[in-house]
Amino acid sequence: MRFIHAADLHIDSPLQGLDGYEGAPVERLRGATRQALVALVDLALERTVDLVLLAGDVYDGNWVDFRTGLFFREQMLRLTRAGTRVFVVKGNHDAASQITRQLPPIDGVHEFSSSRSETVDLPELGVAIHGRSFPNRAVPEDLVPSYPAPVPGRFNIGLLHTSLTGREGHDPYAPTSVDALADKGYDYFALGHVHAREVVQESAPRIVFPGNLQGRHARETGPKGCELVTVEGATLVSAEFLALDVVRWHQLHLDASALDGLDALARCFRTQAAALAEGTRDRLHALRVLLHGESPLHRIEAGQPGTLAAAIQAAALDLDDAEVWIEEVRLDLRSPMDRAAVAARTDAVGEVVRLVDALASDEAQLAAWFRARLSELGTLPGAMAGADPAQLDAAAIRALLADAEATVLARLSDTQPGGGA
Ligand SMILES: [Mn+2]
Repeated sequence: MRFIHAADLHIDSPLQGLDGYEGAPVERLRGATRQALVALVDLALERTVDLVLLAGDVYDGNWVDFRTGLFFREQMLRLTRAGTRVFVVKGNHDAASQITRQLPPIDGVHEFSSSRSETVDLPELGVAIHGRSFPNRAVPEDLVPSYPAPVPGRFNIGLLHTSLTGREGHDPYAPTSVDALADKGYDYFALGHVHAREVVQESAPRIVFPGNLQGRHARETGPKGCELVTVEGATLVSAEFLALDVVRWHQLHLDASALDGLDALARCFRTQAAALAEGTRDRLHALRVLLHGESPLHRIEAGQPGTLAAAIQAAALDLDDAEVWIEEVRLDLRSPMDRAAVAARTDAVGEVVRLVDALASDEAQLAAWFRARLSELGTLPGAMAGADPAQLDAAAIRALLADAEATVLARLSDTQPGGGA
């Protein structure tokens, strides 16, 4: 007996703010949650699995129209027509109260009740599946005590949407503990809700969050997919993770301290981006690039803002054996400088560095000075536009000061040949 365990499909999850991205592959990003489900069904048919278990949040929320539900139905029919049975619990995003539009039930797809826990016994497969759907978005109580006792002689699977003992970035719904799950006497807990894959416990029982089927933004990074589990008799004999994502998100941290110019930046980026995409040419890779360190690149950016992001985008276009889209380039750079030597100079460059050092020497004074200047200026530059100046912390203010210094020094070296620091 073989089954697939997946969760958190979030079909048609809106990808907010995409229109703000120049050149974003909007259609591919918007269609990704659907295409990942198609890939899951393809896999289930290829491997002739007996069961597909979906542990909640099939939908991201109420359907905008019926197309979302019809798409899911179409994919489920591909499974049921091949004899694969599907078991679903609803999570917080697709709780009974959240979805107002309805389609008729599908023969061969069992949706667990939201009013009580149920067991579906499948003697022909030697499996019993226990589950309960979320009635509402918020489920504050532990559902596990209400789950039925295991069926003797079967491979017992609990299908459950839960935050377990709490996971960063996830609302605490249907909280429970590993001990509570272990005490239940089941063989496998097919969990959902947490979007990062986690094997909570290897065995007795095996407890797994498969993660979401498709990452939806730059904070949902790395391979996303499902668990493929093989059971013989009532014993689990193998369990593996299989990636099914069609767009893969990454955060690429580049140390700029050894990069002396744009060519070096492009080379470094190409090498690392190619390594990320290695072996997965059929996938779109969406990268958030974080460039940090003390580097001459800071001065280049100060002289012509946007240069570094454009250089990275150009290098991404040059990659011919991987499809890479740059979601965003974030900069955390400083200019290399012997500050003591430069501050000793009697020219304008020395004066700027002395002013910056004086301001930076006292955090409270810097914050006060910054707010006074900002009330004259009104808005913040670049990536910080839209931020509330009064809410900026000391580190953000220091970063702005360093950027301002680099901009002024870049302009001074433009107007005074040989006068650069
Ligand atoms: Mn959830």
